[in-house]
Formats: sequence, C-alpha cells, structure tokens
Amino acid sequence: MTNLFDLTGKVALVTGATHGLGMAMAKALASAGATLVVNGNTPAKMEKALKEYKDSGFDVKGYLFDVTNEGLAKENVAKIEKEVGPIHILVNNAGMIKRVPALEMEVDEFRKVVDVDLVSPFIMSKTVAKGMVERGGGKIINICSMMSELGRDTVSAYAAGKGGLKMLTRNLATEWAKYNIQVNGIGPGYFATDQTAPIRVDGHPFNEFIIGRTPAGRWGNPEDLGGATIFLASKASDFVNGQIVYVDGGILATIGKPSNE
Ligand code: GCO
Repeated sequence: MTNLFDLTGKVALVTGATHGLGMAMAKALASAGATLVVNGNTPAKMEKALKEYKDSGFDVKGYLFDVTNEGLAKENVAKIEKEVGPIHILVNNAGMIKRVPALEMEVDEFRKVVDVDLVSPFIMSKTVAKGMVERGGGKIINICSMMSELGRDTVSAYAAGKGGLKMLTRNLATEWAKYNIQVNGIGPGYFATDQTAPIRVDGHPFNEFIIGRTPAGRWGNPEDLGGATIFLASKASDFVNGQIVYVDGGILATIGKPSNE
C-alpha cells in the first residue's frame, strides 16, 4: 500500500513560516518529503529562519512579500512556480493578533487584523487555486483558532477574522471540491509560541486558566501540529472537505471543571 502520507514530489508554500507554528508545520511537511517554500515579510526574520531550516536539514526557499497585497501575491506565486515548481499545498498561516478591549480598539486596528487573518488567506487561496484547477487539484490548509469558535475579552478583531476564516474554508471547499481541491483548516488550541508569550508567563492568571481549562493539562508544543498538517496536505485527506481539525488538547470538548476538583 502506497504511503498515504508521503509528500515526495509536492511543493508546499507556507505563509508566515519564519517562526512559531508556521515553522513547525513547514518542517513537518518537509519531513514528509515536500519541497518547502516559506513566506515572510521581515528580512531579518527570514534570514534567521532559513538558517534554522538549513541547520535542521531542510533545503528551503524563502520569499518575502506582504500576503495582504494581491499584486505582490500574484507576482510572487508566479515567481515561485517558475523557480521552484507548481504549488500543490498552500498553508495560510500568516496571521496577527491585537489584544485590545473592543471599546478602546481603533477601527483601523480592527481592519488591519481582519485584513491579515481573513483577507490574505482569500487572496493567497484565489491566487494559488488558479494553477491547482489547471493541474487537476491541490490542498489548501487555513490556520484557524480557538477563536474560530469561542470569544474572549480583548480579541474581537482576531475572533472576527478567525471565525470568518472557518467559514471561508467551508465556502472554498464547497466551490472547489469539483476541481479536486481540498480546502480544510487546522484550529490550534493554546500553544507555547511568541504570540502567546505575554499571556503564558508563570503566575499570569491566563496561564493558570488555560492549563486548568485544557483537559491535556498543558500548553501545546508547535510540533503537536505536525500530524494534522501532514494529514490535510496528503492523499490521506482526499475525501476530507471543509473540515477544521482542532488540535487543542480537548478544550473544545469540555465545559471545563471547577478549579477545586
Ligand atoms: C489569545 C491567544 C489565542 C491563541 C490561539 C488560540 O490571546 O487568546 O493568543 O488567540 O493564540 O489563537 O487558538
């Protein structure tokens, strides 16, 4: 039986992959045999990331461009497909968060977060899907969030963006299944990354809350996302469409329990 999870010969583009969860998912795809292309928008972070990929034994090409800019997305996808090859797997991971109470958040701040978290996955999906349609198929994975399902104080823009991204995933899956393009999502729970560092420090009430709220009793490690990423990028998910796979240690499965239990 051929290895359902083998990505040999596939080109994978991961946006926002110069650190954190994006880098972990990118490394997982490369470890399954994919030819890896990573996007970032900060030269210094890209330089550091390419060295880390190389030191990890992965031969990776990096492309610096703003995924919220459709012209740059088109230009760079064309460049990647010319220089590396047709993109078989797109992981829309680039994202941002601003933790500001809604009453205090500026409208421009709200728009910027939604632009990065929701509009850029639309831009990148539409740009890459054109070639996938011509070639008879592909895989698109949108990185959603607990906030695709739940609200919490101070993250209104992020929740709106990630909630929209869940429905964008389902809608693109509906429209593009006929082209053999599977569009799915991954919803990370609470992971130990730079993005969560401010709310994860020892003694921070949120740190204790999350550990108590997560049945697995810990923050996720970026490597915990590798299996779901490979699954949704591989033949193993050819009949999976519009699903969000939550890798969350059980948070969404439970109402939680009293702290004194
Ligand atoms: C927050 C966190 C979350 C997590 C992740 C959860 O402020 O609540 O940063 O947004 O990072 O998105 O899935």
